[in-house]
Amino acid sequence: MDLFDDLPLPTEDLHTAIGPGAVLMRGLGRAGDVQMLQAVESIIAQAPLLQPHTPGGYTMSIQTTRCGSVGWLSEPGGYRYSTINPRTGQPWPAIPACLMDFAIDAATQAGYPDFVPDSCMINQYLPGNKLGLHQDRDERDLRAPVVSLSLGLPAIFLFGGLQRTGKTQRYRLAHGDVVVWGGPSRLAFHGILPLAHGDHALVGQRRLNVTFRRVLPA
Ligand code: MD3
Ligand code: FE
Repeated sequence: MDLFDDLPLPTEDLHTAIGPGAVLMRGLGRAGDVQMLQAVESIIAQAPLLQPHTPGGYTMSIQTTRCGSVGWLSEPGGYRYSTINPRTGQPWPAIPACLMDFAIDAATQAGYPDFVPDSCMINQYLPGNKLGLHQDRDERDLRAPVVSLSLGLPAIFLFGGLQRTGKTQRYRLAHGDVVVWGGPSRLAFHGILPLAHGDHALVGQRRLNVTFRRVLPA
């Protein structure tokens, strides 16, 4: 027994509750970043990045693709999940094992040990690209959390409440930062401010955000 027995473990030290059910784990993705970036690039090669058109007739500035058994689609008729990539007529690529393992470990560390994602969305931001305040509510299973991994240039993340007009908090999400959004935070409004210019040593002049979801009930 010594003086330091009561101090939290360093890893727990990096976990911050930023909202009810929402946990920020700074740098959790840094250890596997090279392999995970390679996996993301292989997905992009199989299912190219596209700028989504929203049902409202607007074109998003970010570029997206997906993998997993179901992928999110933004179409004139609305948002939906589909097992087929409409561009290729083929199923989406599977979620690579290193990303699957990472997402399950992050969810477990955040207090969601039963999370098994069936969909992974990759968002690429170039300098100036942004994502307006929105809710993620197209998944059928809203009890499951969303796990997000940031790679590359840092971004300012806006985290609001359950109403669009509420007050928002700002967090800087840097390379390797992970956030798990569950419980009441699952339906919180959120967005990303325009990305600042920069050059990340591993990822280059961009930010990649990788989100893992459970769309269909387990
Ligand atoms: C809170 N992505 O993919 S990451 C999204 O950086 C999305 O590309 C942003 O919003 C990005 O839908 C923000 C943080 C994030 C992701 C999903 C959430 C926060 C969330 C789902 C529910 C609540
Ligand atoms: Fe979102």
